[in-house]
Amino acid sequence: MTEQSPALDNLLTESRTFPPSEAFSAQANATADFYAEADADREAFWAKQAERLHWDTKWSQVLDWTTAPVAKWFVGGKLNVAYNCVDRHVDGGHGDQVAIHWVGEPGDSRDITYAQLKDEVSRAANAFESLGLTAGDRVAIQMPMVPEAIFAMLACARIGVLHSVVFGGFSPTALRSRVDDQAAKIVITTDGQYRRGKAAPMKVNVDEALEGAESVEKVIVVRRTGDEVPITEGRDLWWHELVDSQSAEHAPQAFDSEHPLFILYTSGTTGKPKGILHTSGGYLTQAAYTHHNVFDHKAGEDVYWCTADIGWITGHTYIVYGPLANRTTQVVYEGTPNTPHEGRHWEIVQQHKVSIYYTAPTLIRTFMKWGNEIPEKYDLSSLRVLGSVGEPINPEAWIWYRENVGANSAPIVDTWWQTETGGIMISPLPGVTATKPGSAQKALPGISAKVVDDQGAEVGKGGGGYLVLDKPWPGMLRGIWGDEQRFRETYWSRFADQGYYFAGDGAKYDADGDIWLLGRVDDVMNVSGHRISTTEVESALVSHPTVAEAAVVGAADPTTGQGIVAFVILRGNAVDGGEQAVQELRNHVAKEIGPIAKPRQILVVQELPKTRSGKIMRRLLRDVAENRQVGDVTTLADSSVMDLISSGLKSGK
Ligand code: 6R9
Repeated sequence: MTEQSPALDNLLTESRTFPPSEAFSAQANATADFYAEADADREAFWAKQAERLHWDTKWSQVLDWTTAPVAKWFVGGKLNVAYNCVDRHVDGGHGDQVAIHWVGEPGDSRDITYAQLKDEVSRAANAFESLGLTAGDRVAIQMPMVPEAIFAMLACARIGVLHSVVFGGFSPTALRSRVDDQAAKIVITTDGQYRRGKAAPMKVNVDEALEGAESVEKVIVVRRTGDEVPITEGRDLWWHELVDSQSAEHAPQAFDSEHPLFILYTSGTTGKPKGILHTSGGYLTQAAYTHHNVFDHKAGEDVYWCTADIGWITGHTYIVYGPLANRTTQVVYEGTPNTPHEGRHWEIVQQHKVSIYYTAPTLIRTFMKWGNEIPEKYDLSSLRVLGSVGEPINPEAWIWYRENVGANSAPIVDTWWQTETGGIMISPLPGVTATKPGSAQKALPGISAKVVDDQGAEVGKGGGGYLVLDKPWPGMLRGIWGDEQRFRETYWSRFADQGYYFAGDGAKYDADGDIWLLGRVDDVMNVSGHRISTTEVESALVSHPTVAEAAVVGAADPTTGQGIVAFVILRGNAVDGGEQAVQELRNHVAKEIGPIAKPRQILVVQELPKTRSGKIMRRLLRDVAENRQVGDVTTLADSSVMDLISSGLKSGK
């Protein structure tokens, strides 16, 4: 990665910047001097951030890194995470403030105040204790986006039990491997879930997953769809029967700052999923600090909406822990963005006067595909901060987001982070940073990131390489559940000499020293010795007016090492996708980036294979591009997509 690629430089021809308005800056939570303050004394800076929480016992040391790479933050401190997210706000006189405006997919809704949240979480905590759960036990949760999922997570946190949320769309096999890996005692689920206007079963999948699962003592079932489900006597309990009769009084106990909070599995590119372990004090500090500053959140004024699912880290940190620690009023939406119509999100924004909206580039590109006229029909004037997470956002989608959702004024925060980092690491600060479409720009105050070459030496301005995190941070993972060796190998062996955390992402500094994320390093192609990012070619393709979405892979090529193969979805009203259109797209990429980036092949498809978190599964596309039998499709949101792509290609469509 040390060599300079002319192709990569072209990504940086996006040179527009959007400084914050004076009015926004004047009221912003973050100020420019945060950077200098954190640089002057990082630990003092983080200690100050930790003061936003309620500690039953104050820490004696901010950071103990002598046990690296397993950090200890706020050593000796004790707190209760659920108390901080719930009771504290009721005690502070805000019991009547709405914590959650819950919107069900079929149109039902529920507003839950902080006082009600406290009662619900306390009842659930009492119920869990009545089943014999004690601190350190594990509970697996596979549920759709219903309020009880959040109650369950917080109730676990309240009694020191680790939750492990498994995305609702995961297969029984995937659930089982996660339940077994952590030896979960209890599994919580629902009878069914609403998906695209229909009730789909959930409990039966859980039953299938748990057949013969030895660790599982009880299954708690929340009634959501009302569909009849089989009940295993002695094992299964209805949430409403178990929880509703409990007392709403529950005294929260203080746990050590390093007490484990949750395990969240992420799919590695190979091998079994990794159970990423997070702990309490440092994680909550970073969650609250970043949510406050990156989204400029004002308690009691803003209405916040993060569109993630609680099955992912974004749902953990930016629906549950960060926002609730900051006394947020937020929207939680159960369903898909086009049920029952493609304006559903904007209708919700209008109805609840959402002021902060946080979503993923893949959804933004989907909105683009659906057309500008959809958001135009709604009053989106309440929106004042927009966020993006999950993958690099291409400048076209960024600009579209700004113009069509943010009325050309709301700052966009492109937030880079990972399941492993626990919270946002690299992002503009609204009101401080002049934003650049496509760049996450700078490590947040208190966070340190570098772009380094193969040898671990930092590259200069304009240089590209690997993203590393060179200093410990409060929300960092404390390990992979049950596999310390894998933890060390995966993240700490690549730059062991320097002691850097290797994020697995390629990145580059522009001439101003701002960071541009270039996708996973395994997605960086090497064509005739030139390194070209899949992201860069995708960005070029979607900048063409006929293209709605694009995925690019490097396919083995006998002459050039790798050749670029692109899969594109055309816009609804665009040309038919014939030979001429394809040729034009190849030329367009050549024009945007340079002849070296011209795709060897462009295949027009109807759908792209995506994981349930919306990430394109390039591995599968590489199989198609290299004429191999398509590999494991079990983690796809819709496993029929690959059949559609393969048959479309065979029939020449
Ligand atoms: C929060 C989350 C982590 C990977 C990460 C990177 C990609 C996330 C990004 C981004 C560019 C951004 N990623 N945010 N790439 N710009 N703003 O998504 O966690 O599911 O663990 O994924 O996602 O490649 O390494 P996770």
